Amino acid sequence: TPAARLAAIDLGATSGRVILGSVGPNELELRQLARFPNDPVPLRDGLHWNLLGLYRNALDGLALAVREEPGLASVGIDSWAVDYALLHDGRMLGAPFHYRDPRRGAVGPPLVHEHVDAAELYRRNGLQHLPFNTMFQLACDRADGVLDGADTMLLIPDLLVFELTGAISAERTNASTTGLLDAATREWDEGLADTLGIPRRVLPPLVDPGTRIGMVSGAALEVVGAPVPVTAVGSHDTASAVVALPTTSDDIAYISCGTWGLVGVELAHPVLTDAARRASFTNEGGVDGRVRFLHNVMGLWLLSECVRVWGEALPTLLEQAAAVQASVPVFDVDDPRFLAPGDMPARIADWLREHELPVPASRPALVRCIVESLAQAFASTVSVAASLSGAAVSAIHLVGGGAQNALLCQATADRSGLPVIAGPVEATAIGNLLVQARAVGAASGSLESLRALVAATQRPQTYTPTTTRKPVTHG
Ligand code: LFR
Repeated sequence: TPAARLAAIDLGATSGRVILGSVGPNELELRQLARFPNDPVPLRDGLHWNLLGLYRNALDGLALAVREEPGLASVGIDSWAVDYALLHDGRMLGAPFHYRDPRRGAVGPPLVHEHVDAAELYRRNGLQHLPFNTMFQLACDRADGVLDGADTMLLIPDLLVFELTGAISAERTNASTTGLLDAATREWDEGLADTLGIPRRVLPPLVDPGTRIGMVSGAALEVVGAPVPVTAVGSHDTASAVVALPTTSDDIAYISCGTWGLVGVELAHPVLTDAARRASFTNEGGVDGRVRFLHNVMGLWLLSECVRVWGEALPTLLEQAAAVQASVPVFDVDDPRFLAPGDMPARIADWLREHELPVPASRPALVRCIVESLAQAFASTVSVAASLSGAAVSAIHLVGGGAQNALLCQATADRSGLPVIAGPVEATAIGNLLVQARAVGAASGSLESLRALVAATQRPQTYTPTTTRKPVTHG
């Protein structure tokens, strides 16, 4: 089997990229062709994504890929989950909202809970309560009177697929984050949609990762330059990241660490117990029907918001934070007050004062406090994932941008007592490419054999737990 040339469009909450991959039975090579910022836009009605800008950059990146590889075998798209556009007759009805919009996060959940309580929702969809899950946002749209005019709802990657190909679809891993997919059957829960007044017509036909959806056509073809086949991948970025764990063993936990830290284990069946619900564990759909049993930890967002407010560079601050000798307090990174954009240093200081803990006096000490608090949340979430699911865990794979943060990786190893295997940084793009490679026949087999290819070609770094860690105050 010769290697296939493939393109991955991977949109993260802070930046998007287009990556050219070469994947064969013993080959996995990546080259970044384009990287562009993803800055949300505050409008009068709330916080939005700059979807048109992202799409334009994705198109240009794909055009570059075609110029480099005229025989490009396929392209796949992934992004963050839950957010969407409403359409009427193929026309987007306004710019998609950002899941960090505080108003919708406050308004949506009570609208849904009027009809269905949290326990019943969990039994049906298996999702942890996140105030921005699609179903809550759709409840806002309904209350605002804008759902009536829509004939389709497309999640972000499906929206880009539609603009590229004209095909209307809902990729199943990402659809699992809407709250409207049945956790057991992985089909739309139309009864739930009816109960919530969400018209069935807006829920597109579901497709599985690996499905050929269509070809680049129409206005997109003029920019891209070739009718490239578009393949469904694990279009929820976290689903793609979990495909690319560099391992052949199954007694591992993972942390997909970017803006969020998605911490959990892979399972064959959902865990829909009350204990799992109360611990805020989610059962999201993975590639090949696997279950991503995980919890959303607040993630690098805390650091990036501090850096934004301070106007400083993260690498320097992290170096200084590593040198901090004094003990730092640990706070609950998952407190909902940290969700919306804003003055994160002040919010953290408030949290610490409320809990009668000392507020770090310098920026490096506060950065250290955030890193230690994230590591503590990662470690305890791994242990809760194991006990709720019964999964054995002997190592933690940390993939995504956070794998570059040595201080965080070491602290996670120290606080969990488990080795942390860090990398690949571009796990999401790799998972996206691997599912395409399998679809075009350039790779074969189960997820395990795809992961074996990652293990054989990538060089993760292992952090071993040390016992010399400085004592810390627990919050
Ligand atoms: C990570 C992620 C998480 C999801 C959050 C919001 O990028 O996709 O998995 O909970 O973003 O969509």
